[in-house]
Amino acid sequence: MIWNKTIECMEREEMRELQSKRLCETVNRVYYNVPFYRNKMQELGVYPEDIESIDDIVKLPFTTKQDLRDNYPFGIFASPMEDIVRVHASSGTTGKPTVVGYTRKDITIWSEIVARTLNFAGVSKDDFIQIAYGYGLFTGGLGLHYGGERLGATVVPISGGNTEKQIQLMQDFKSSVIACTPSYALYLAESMQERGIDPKSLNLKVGIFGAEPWTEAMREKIEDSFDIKAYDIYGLSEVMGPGVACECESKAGLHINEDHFVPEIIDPNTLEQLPNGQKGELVFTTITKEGLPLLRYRTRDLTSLNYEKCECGRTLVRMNKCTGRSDDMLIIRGVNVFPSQIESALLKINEVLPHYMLEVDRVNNLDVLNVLVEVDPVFFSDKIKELEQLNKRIKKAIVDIIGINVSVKLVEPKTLGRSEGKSKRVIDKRIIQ
Ligand code: DLL
Repeated sequence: MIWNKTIECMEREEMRELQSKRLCETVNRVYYNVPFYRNKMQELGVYPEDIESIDDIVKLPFTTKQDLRDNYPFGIFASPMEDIVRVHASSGTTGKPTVVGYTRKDITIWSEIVARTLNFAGVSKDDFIQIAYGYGLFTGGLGLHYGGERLGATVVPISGGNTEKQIQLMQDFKSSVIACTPSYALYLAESMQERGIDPKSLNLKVGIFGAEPWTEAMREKIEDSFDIKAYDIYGLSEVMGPGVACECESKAGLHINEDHFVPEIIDPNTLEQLPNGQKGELVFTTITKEGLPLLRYRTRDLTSLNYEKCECGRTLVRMNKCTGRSDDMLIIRGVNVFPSQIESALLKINEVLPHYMLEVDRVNNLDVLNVLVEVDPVFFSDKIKELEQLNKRIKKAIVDIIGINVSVKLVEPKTLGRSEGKSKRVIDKRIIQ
Protein backbone atom coordinates (compact mmCIF):
# COMPACT_ATOMS: atom_id res chain seq x y z
CA MET A 1 0.00 0.00 0.00
CA ILE A 2 1.31 3.44 -0.94
CA TRP A 3 0.25 6.24 1.41
CA ASN A 4 -0.16 9.01 -1.18
CA LYS A 5 0.11 7.44 -4.61
CA THR A 6 -0.63 10.64 -6.52
CA ILE A 7 2.41 12.34 -5.06
CA GLU A 8 4.73 9.42 -4.43
CA CYS A 9 4.39 8.02 -7.95
CA MET A 10 4.04 11.33 -9.80
CA GLU A 11 5.69 11.70 -13.23
CA ARG A 12 8.78 13.93 -13.16
CA GLU A 13 7.30 16.69 -15.32
CA GLU A 14 4.22 16.94 -13.13
CA MET A 15 6.40 17.05 -9.99
CA ARG A 16 8.47 19.83 -11.52
CA GLU A 17 5.31 21.83 -12.20
CA LEU A 18 4.11 21.36 -8.64
CA GLN A 19 7.53 22.35 -7.28
CA SER A 20 7.70 25.38 -9.58
CA LYS A 21 4.33 26.65 -8.41
CA ARG A 22 5.21 26.14 -4.75
CA LEU A 23 8.68 27.64 -5.14
CA CYS A 24 7.18 30.86 -6.55
CA GLU A 25 4.79 31.06 -3.60
CA THR A 26 7.62 30.53 -1.12
CA VAL A 27 9.86 33.13 -2.74
CA ASN A 28 7.04 35.67 -2.55
CA ARG A 29 6.41 34.76 1.05
CA VAL A 30 9.99 35.24 2.20
CA TYR A 31 10.63 38.30 0.05
CA TYR A 32 7.70 40.17 1.53
CA ASN A 33 7.79 38.77 5.09
CA VAL A 34 11.45 38.26 5.97
CA PRO A 35 13.80 41.27 5.77
CA PHE A 36 16.78 38.89 5.91
CA TYR A 37 15.74 37.26 2.63
CA ARG A 38 14.62 40.51 1.00
CA ASN A 39 18.07 41.98 1.65
CA LYS A 40 19.88 38.87 0.45
CA MET A 41 17.84 38.79 -2.78
CA GLN A 42 18.29 42.49 -3.39
CA GLU A 43 22.05 42.11 -2.93
CA LEU A 44 22.01 39.48 -5.67
CA GLY A 45 19.66 41.59 -7.83
CA VAL A 46 17.00 38.83 -7.79
CA TYR A 47 13.32 39.64 -7.41
CA PRO A 48 10.27 37.39 -7.01
CA GLU A 49 9.28 37.91 -10.66
CA ASP A 50 12.63 36.41 -11.76
CA ILE A 51 11.60 33.05 -10.34
CA GLU A 52 9.29 31.31 -12.79
CA SER A 53 10.20 27.66 -12.50
CA ILE A 54 12.22 25.25 -10.42
CA ASP A 55 15.16 25.79 -12.80
CA ASP A 56 15.44 29.35 -11.46
CA ILE A 57 16.30 28.02 -8.00
CA VAL A 58 20.01 28.58 -8.80
CA LYS A 59 19.38 32.33 -8.83
CA LEU A 60 18.36 32.29 -5.17
CA PRO A 61 20.67 32.97 -2.21
CA PHE A 62 21.92 30.21 0.07
CA THR A 63 21.06 30.00 3.77
CA THR A 64 23.44 28.62 6.41
CA LYS A 65 23.21 27.61 10.05
CA GLN A 66 25.19 30.73 10.83
CA ASP A 67 22.41 32.85 9.28
CA LEU A 68 19.94 31.28 11.70
CA ARG A 69 22.30 31.91 14.61
CA ASP A 70 22.85 35.52 13.56
CA ASN A 71 19.09 36.04 13.59
CA TYR A 72 18.55 34.17 16.87
CA PRO A 73 15.97 33.33 18.02
CA PHE A 74 13.09 34.14 15.66
CA GLY A 75 14.56 36.59 13.14
CA ILE A 76 14.00 34.51 9.99
CA PHE A 77 10.43 33.42 10.82
CA ALA A 78 7.99 34.26 8.03
CA SER A 79 4.81 34.09 10.13
CA PRO A 80 3.71 36.40 12.94
CA MET A 81 4.49 34.85 16.34
CA GLU A 82 0.79 34.40 17.11
CA ASP A 83 0.61 31.87 14.26
CA ILE A 84 3.59 29.86 15.53
CA VAL A 85 2.28 26.92 17.56
CA ARG A 86 5.56 25.19 18.35
CA VAL A 87 9.30 25.79 18.44
CA HIS A 88 12.13 23.28 18.47
CA ALA A 89 15.85 23.94 18.69
CA SER A 90 18.94 22.07 17.76
CA SER A 91 21.65 22.21 20.34
CA GLY A 92 24.72 22.41 18.15
CA THR A 93 28.14 21.91 19.60
CA THR A 94 29.14 25.55 19.62
CA GLY A 95 27.36 28.84 20.02
CA LYS A 96 23.67 29.48 20.31
CA PRO A 97 21.09 26.91 19.34
CA THR A 98 19.23 27.26 16.08
CA VAL A 99 15.56 27.79 16.71
CA VAL A 100 12.86 26.63 14.33
CA GLY A 101 9.15 27.53 14.37
CA TYR A 102 6.06 25.76 13.05
CA THR A 103 2.57 27.00 12.26
CA ARG A 104 -0.40 24.67 12.68
CA LYS A 105 -0.26 23.90 8.97
CA ASP A 106 3.48 23.08 9.24
CA ILE A 107 2.75 20.59 12.02
CA THR A 108 -0.02 18.99 9.94
CA ILE A 109 2.31 18.62 6.96
CA TRP A 110 5.14 17.32 9.12
CA SER A 111 2.86 14.67 10.64
CA GLU A 112 1.69 13.74 7.16
CA ILE A 113 5.19 13.27 5.79
CA VAL A 114 6.37 11.28 8.79
CA ALA A 115 3.31 9.01 8.38
CA ARG A 116 4.28 8.71 4.73
CA THR A 117 7.87 7.77 5.56
CA LEU A 118 6.77 5.20 8.14
CA ASN A 119 4.65 3.71 5.39
CA PHE A 120 7.74 3.63 3.11
CA ALA A 121 9.24 1.26 5.70
CA GLY A 122 6.17 -0.96 5.78
CA VAL A 123 4.86 0.35 9.11
CA SER A 124 1.06 0.50 9.32
CA LYS A 125 -1.75 1.43 11.68
CA ASP A 126 -1.54 -2.06 13.15
CA ASP A 127 1.90 -1.38 14.57
CA PHE A 128 3.05 -0.46 18.04
CA ILE A 129 5.85 2.10 17.70
CA GLN A 130 8.20 2.57 20.62
CA ILE A 131 9.66 6.03 20.20
CA ALA A 132 13.06 6.12 21.84
CA TYR A 133 14.24 9.35 20.22
CA GLY A 134 14.48 12.18 22.71
CA TYR A 135 11.35 14.26 23.28
CA GLY A 136 11.80 17.96 23.90
CA LEU A 137 13.59 20.57 21.85
CA PHE A 138 15.08 17.83 19.65
CA THR A 139 12.71 17.08 16.77
CA GLY A 140 13.16 13.29 16.82
CA GLY A 141 10.66 12.30 19.52
CA LEU A 142 7.73 14.59 18.75
CA GLY A 143 8.30 14.33 14.99
CA LEU A 144 7.95 10.53 15.00
CA HIS A 145 5.16 10.78 17.56
CA TYR A 146 2.83 12.94 15.48
CA GLY A 147 3.64 10.94 12.35
CA GLY A 148 2.93 7.65 14.10
CA GLU A 149 -0.41 8.94 15.35
CA ARG A 150 -1.29 10.31 11.91
CA LEU A 151 -0.62 6.85 10.52
CA GLY A 152 -3.02 5.45 13.08
CA ALA A 153 -0.39 3.30 14.77
CA THR A 154 -0.10 3.06 18.55
CA VAL A 155 2.77 5.19 19.78
CA VAL A 156 4.69 4.61 23.00
CA PRO A 157 6.26 7.98 23.88
CA ILE A 158 9.01 6.63 26.09
CA SER A 159 11.68 9.08 24.80
CA GLY A 160 15.41 8.33 24.85
CA GLY A 161 17.36 6.62 27.61
CA ASN A 162 15.95 4.64 30.53
CA THR A 163 17.20 1.43 29.00
CA GLU A 164 15.70 -0.85 31.65
CA LYS A 165 12.23 0.54 30.96
CA GLN A 166 12.75 0.36 27.19
CA ILE A 167 13.41 -3.35 27.44
CA GLN A 168 10.52 -3.96 29.80
CA LEU A 169 8.03 -2.11 27.58
CA MET A 170 9.28 -3.78 24.41
CA GLN A 171 8.60 -7.09 26.10
CA ASP A 172 5.30 -6.27 27.81
CA PHE A 173 3.73 -4.13 25.05
CA LYS A 174 5.10 -6.34 22.29
CA SER A 175 6.27 -3.23 20.42
CA SER A 176 6.63 -4.08 16.73
CA VAL A 177 8.64 -0.99 15.72
CA ILE A 178 11.51 0.75 17.47
CA ALA A 179 12.53 4.28 16.50
CA CYS A 180 15.86 5.55 17.85
CA THR A 181 19.41 6.37 16.80
CA PRO A 182 21.28 3.38 15.34
CA SER A 183 23.92 3.67 18.07
CA TYR A 184 21.24 3.42 20.75
CA ALA A 185 19.74 0.39 19.00
CA LEU A 186 23.07 -1.38 19.34
CA TYR A 187 23.30 -0.36 22.95
CA LEU A 188 19.80 -1.75 23.58
CA ALA A 189 20.77 -5.06 21.99
CA GLU A 190 23.90 -5.24 24.09
CA SER A 191 22.05 -4.36 27.30
CA MET A 192 19.53 -7.11 26.63
CA GLN A 193 22.21 -9.68 26.00
CA GLU A 194 23.85 -8.67 29.28
CA ARG A 195 20.60 -9.41 31.06
CA GLY A 196 20.31 -12.76 29.39
CA ILE A 197 17.45 -11.63 27.13
CA ASP A 198 17.71 -12.54 23.47
CA PRO A 199 16.84 -9.42 21.43
CA LYS A 200 15.42 -11.75 18.79
CA SER A 201 12.80 -12.93 21.27
CA LEU A 202 11.03 -9.55 21.09
CA ASN A 203 8.10 -8.85 18.81
CA LEU A 204 10.09 -6.18 16.91
CA LYS A 205 9.98 -6.34 13.13
CA VAL A 206 11.13 -2.91 11.99
CA GLY A 207 13.57 -0.26 13.18
CA ILE A 208 13.42 3.39 12.08
CA PHE A 209 16.94 4.62 12.62
CA GLY A 210 18.48 7.99 11.90
CA ALA A 211 19.69 11.32 13.27
CA GLU A 212 23.33 10.28 12.74
CA PRO A 213 25.35 8.64 9.96
CA TRP A 214 25.57 4.86 9.97
CA THR A 215 26.94 2.31 7.58
CA GLU A 216 25.62 -0.76 5.79
CA ALA A 217 27.81 -2.85 8.10
CA MET A 218 26.07 -1.31 11.09
CA ARG A 219 22.72 -2.09 9.49
CA GLU A 220 23.70 -5.75 9.25
CA LYS A 221 24.74 -5.86 12.89
CA ILE A 222 21.46 -4.34 14.04
CA GLU A 223 19.32 -6.48 11.76
CA ASP A 224 21.12 -9.63 12.90
CA SER A 225 20.95 -8.77 16.58
CA PHE A 226 17.20 -8.13 16.66
CA ASP A 227 16.14 -10.08 13.57
CA ILE A 228 14.41 -6.98 12.20
CA LYS A 229 14.49 -4.83 9.10
CA ALA A 230 16.39 -1.61 9.76
CA TYR A 231 15.52 1.49 7.72
CA ASP A 232 17.32 4.79 7.48
CA ILE A 233 15.34 7.95 8.21
CA TYR A 234 16.87 11.36 7.57
CA GLY A 235 15.97 14.89 8.48
CA LEU A 236 17.16 18.07 10.10
CA SER A 237 15.38 20.47 12.36
CA GLU A 238 16.02 23.53 10.20
CA VAL A 239 14.21 21.93 7.25
CA MET A 240 11.48 20.23 9.37
CA GLY A 241 12.84 17.37 11.50
CA PRO A 242 12.74 13.61 10.85
CA GLY A 243 10.87 12.57 7.72
CA VAL A 244 12.55 14.77 5.14
CA ALA A 245 13.58 11.45 3.59
CA CYS A 246 13.41 7.75 4.43
CA GLU A 247 14.18 4.39 2.89
CA CYS A 248 11.44 2.21 1.47
CA GLU A 249 11.40 -1.57 1.69
CA SER A 250 13.80 -1.78 -1.29
CA LYS A 251 16.52 -0.12 0.86
CA ALA A 252 17.98 1.49 -2.23
CA GLY A 253 18.32 5.09 -1.14
CA LEU A 254 16.10 7.41 0.89
CA HIS A 255 13.06 8.84 -0.90
CA ILE A 256 12.91 12.58 -0.37
CA ASN A 257 9.50 14.15 0.19
CA GLU A 258 10.24 16.48 -2.66
CA ASP A 259 6.72 17.89 -2.92
CA HIS A 260 7.78 19.80 0.24
CA PHE A 261 11.58 19.92 0.15
CA VAL A 262 13.46 20.46 -3.09
CA PRO A 263 16.96 18.97 -3.00
CA GLU A 264 20.07 20.06 -4.88
CA ILE A 265 23.62 18.78 -4.73
CA ILE A 266 26.33 21.44 -4.86
CA ASP A 267 30.07 21.55 -4.80
CA PRO A 268 30.74 22.98 -1.31
CA ASN A 269 33.68 25.00 -2.62
CA THR A 270 32.35 26.53 -5.82
CA LEU A 271 28.69 26.43 -4.69
CA GLU A 272 27.75 25.32 -8.23
CA GLN A 273 25.08 22.66 -8.73
CA LEU A 274 26.62 19.30 -9.58
CA PRO A 275 25.32 17.04 -12.38
CA ASN A 276 22.88 14.28 -11.46
CA GLY A 277 24.42 11.37 -9.61
CA GLN A 278 27.51 13.22 -8.42
CA LYS A 279 28.30 13.37 -4.74
CA GLY A 280 28.41 16.71 -2.99
CA GLU A 281 26.68 18.82 -0.35
CA LEU A 282 22.94 18.43 -0.01
CA VAL A 283 20.94 21.67 -0.12
CA PHE A 284 17.20 22.01 0.54
CA THR A 285 14.62 24.63 -0.34
CA THR A 286 11.38 24.22 1.57
CA ILE A 287 8.37 24.95 -0.65
CA THR A 288 5.35 24.58 1.64
CA LYS A 289 6.58 25.76 5.03
CA GLU A 290 4.96 28.82 6.60
CA GLY A 291 6.79 29.38 9.90
CA LEU A 292 10.36 29.07 8.75
CA PRO A 293 10.66 28.66 4.98
CA LEU A 294 14.29 28.30 3.92
CA LEU A 295 15.88 29.02 0.56
CA ARG A 296 18.74 26.74 -0.44
CA TYR A 297 19.67 25.67 3.08
CA ARG A 298 23.18 24.18 3.16
CA THR A 299 22.93 20.99 5.20
CA ARG A 300 26.69 20.15 5.09
CA ASP A 301 25.60 16.54 4.59
CA LEU A 302 27.35 14.70 1.80
CA THR A 303 25.39 12.49 -0.57
CA SER A 304 24.15 12.12 -4.15
CA LEU A 305 20.71 11.96 -5.78
CA ASN A 306 19.10 9.29 -7.93
CA TYR A 307 16.09 10.25 -10.09
CA GLU A 308 15.38 6.76 -11.42
CA LYS A 309 12.08 5.13 -10.60
CA CYS A 310 12.44 2.82 -7.60
CA GLU A 311 11.55 -0.88 -7.52
CA CYS A 312 8.82 -0.01 -5.02
CA GLY A 313 7.02 2.00 -7.73
CA ARG A 314 7.71 5.41 -6.19
CA THR A 315 9.19 8.12 -8.37
CA LEU A 316 10.24 10.40 -5.50
CA VAL A 317 13.93 11.20 -5.92
CA ARG A 318 16.25 9.18 -3.69
CA MET A 319 19.29 10.37 -1.78
CA ASN A 320 22.01 7.89 -0.99
CA LYS A 321 22.86 7.20 2.63
CA CYS A 322 24.77 10.17 4.01
CA THR A 323 28.40 9.26 4.42
CA GLY A 324 29.12 12.13 6.74
CA ARG A 325 29.12 15.88 6.88
CA SER A 326 31.50 18.20 5.18
CA ASP A 327 32.25 19.52 8.64
CA ASP A 328 32.78 16.28 10.58
CA MET A 329 35.33 15.40 8.01
CA LEU A 330 38.70 14.96 9.68
CA ILE A 331 41.82 16.08 7.93
CA ILE A 332 44.64 13.83 9.01
CA ARG A 333 48.00 14.74 7.53
CA GLY A 334 46.18 16.33 4.64
CA VAL A 335 43.95 13.36 3.95
CA ASN A 336 40.17 13.66 4.28
CA VAL A 337 38.81 10.99 6.57
CA PHE A 338 35.22 10.32 7.52
CA PRO A 339 34.38 8.43 10.71
CA SER A 340 32.05 6.25 8.62
CA GLN A 341 35.01 4.97 6.60
CA ILE A 342 36.71 3.76 9.76
CA GLU A 343 33.43 2.26 10.94
CA SER A 344 33.02 0.21 7.79
CA ALA A 345 36.60 -1.07 8.10
CA LEU A 346 36.09 -2.04 11.75
CA LEU A 347 32.80 -3.79 11.21
CA LYS A 348 34.32 -6.09 8.63
CA ILE A 349 36.31 -7.65 11.45
CA ASN A 350 34.40 -10.26 13.41
CA GLU A 351 36.37 -9.94 16.61
CA VAL A 352 35.44 -6.33 17.32
CA LEU A 353 32.24 -4.77 18.59
CA PRO A 354 30.60 -1.79 16.85
CA HIS A 355 31.78 0.54 19.60
CA TYR A 356 34.70 2.74 18.77
CA MET A 357 36.14 6.16 19.37
CA LEU A 358 38.49 8.21 17.24
CA GLU A 359 41.07 10.39 18.92
CA VAL A 360 42.97 12.85 16.84
CA ASP A 361 46.07 14.49 18.21
CA ARG A 362 49.14 16.31 17.03
CA VAL A 363 52.48 14.89 18.14
CA ASN A 364 55.66 16.65 17.02
CA ASN A 365 53.61 18.66 14.53
CA LEU A 366 52.25 15.50 12.98
CA ASP A 367 48.59 14.49 13.08
CA VAL A 368 47.94 11.11 14.62
CA LEU A 369 44.70 9.19 14.57
CA ASN A 370 44.11 6.74 17.40
CA VAL A 371 41.30 4.28 16.90
CA LEU A 372 39.96 2.80 20.12
CA VAL A 373 37.76 -0.21 19.57
CA GLU A 374 36.16 -2.75 21.85
CA VAL A 375 36.97 -6.40 21.37
CA ASP A 376 34.15 -8.92 21.45
CA PRO A 377 34.31 -10.74 24.83
CA VAL A 378 34.28 -14.06 22.98
CA PHE A 379 37.57 -13.15 21.37
CA PHE A 380 39.13 -11.18 24.17
CA SER A 381 42.26 -12.99 25.10
CA ASP A 382 45.07 -12.64 27.54
CA LYS A 383 47.46 -13.97 24.94
CA ILE A 384 49.32 -10.91 23.83
CA LYS A 385 50.26 -12.48 20.55
CA GLU A 386 46.63 -12.99 19.50
CA LEU A 387 45.73 -9.44 20.35
CA GLU A 388 48.74 -8.14 18.47
CA GLN A 389 47.68 -10.03 15.39
CA LEU A 390 44.16 -8.69 15.66
CA ASN A 391 45.56 -5.19 16.05
CA LYS A 392 47.57 -5.61 12.86
CA ARG A 393 44.57 -6.84 10.90
CA ILE A 394 42.49 -3.87 12.02
CA LYS A 395 45.24 -1.44 11.05
CA LYS A 396 45.48 -3.02 7.63
CA ALA A 397 41.69 -2.91 7.11
CA ILE A 398 41.72 0.81 7.94
CA VAL A 399 44.75 1.67 5.84
CA ASP A 400 43.18 -0.16 2.89
CA ILE A 401 40.21 2.19 3.07
CA ILE A 402 41.63 5.56 4.10
CA GLY A 403 45.16 5.21 2.80
CA ILE A 404 46.97 6.40 5.90
CA ASN A 405 48.37 4.67 8.94
CA VAL A 406 46.56 4.88 12.24
CA SER A 407 47.30 3.57 15.68
CA VAL A 408 44.79 1.06 17.02
CA LYS A 409 44.08 0.44 20.67
CA LEU A 410 42.01 -2.59 21.58
CA VAL A 411 39.95 -2.05 24.68
CA GLU A 412 37.84 -4.35 26.80
CA PRO A 413 34.13 -4.64 26.11
CA LYS A 414 31.98 -1.86 27.61
CA THR A 415 34.79 0.54 28.29
CA LEU A 416 33.84 3.17 25.71
CA GLY A 417 30.95 5.53 26.42
CA ARG A 418 27.49 4.60 25.12
CA SER A 419 24.94 7.08 23.84
CA GLU A 420 21.22 7.29 24.25
CA GLY A 421 20.92 9.79 21.44
CA LYS A 422 23.37 10.90 18.81
CA SER A 423 26.73 9.28 19.42
CA LYS A 424 29.93 11.22 19.78
CA ARG A 425 32.75 9.27 18.20
CA VAL A 426 35.47 11.82 17.61
CA ILE A 427 37.69 13.61 20.08
CA ASP A 428 39.85 16.11 18.30
CA LYS A 429 42.51 17.16 20.77
CA ARG A 430 44.09 19.40 18.16
CA ILE A 431 41.31 21.95 18.62
CA ILE A 432 41.30 21.84 22.40
CA GLN A 433 44.99 22.76 22.66
O1 DLL B 1 18.59 14.65 13.73
C1 DLL B 1 16.31 14.96 12.94
C2 DLL B 1 16.08 13.50 12.99
C3 DLL B 1 15.51 12.93 14.12
C4 DLL B 1 16.37 12.71 11.88
C5 DLL B 1 15.25 11.58 14.14
C6 DLL B 1 16.11 11.36 11.90
C7 DLL B 1 15.56 10.79 13.03
P1 DLL B 1 19.07 17.62 13.85
O2 DLL B 1 19.28 17.37 15.30
O3 DLL B 1 18.78 19.01 13.41
O4 DLL B 1 17.84 16.78 13.34
O5 DLL B 1 20.35 17.04 13.10
C8 DLL B 1 20.40 17.03 11.71
O6 DLL B 1 21.77 15.03 11.72
O7 DLL B 1 22.12 17.43 9.08
C9 DLL B 1 22.70 15.09 9.55
O8 DLL B 1 24.02 15.55 9.67
C10 DLL B 1 22.37 14.19 10.74
N1 DLL B 1 21.41 13.16 10.32
C11 DLL B 1 20.08 13.10 10.53
N2 DLL B 1 19.57 11.95 10.03
C12 DLL B 1 20.60 11.28 9.47
C13 DLL B 1 20.74 10.04 8.78
C14 DLL B 1 17.70 15.42 13.38
N3 DLL B 1 19.72 9.21 8.59
C15 DLL B 1 21.68 16.38 11.23
N4 DLL B 1 21.99 9.72 8.30
C16 DLL B 1 21.71 16.23 9.71
C17 DLL B 1 23.05 10.52 8.49
C18 DLL B 1 21.78 12.07 9.64
N5 DLL B 1 22.98 11.69 9.15
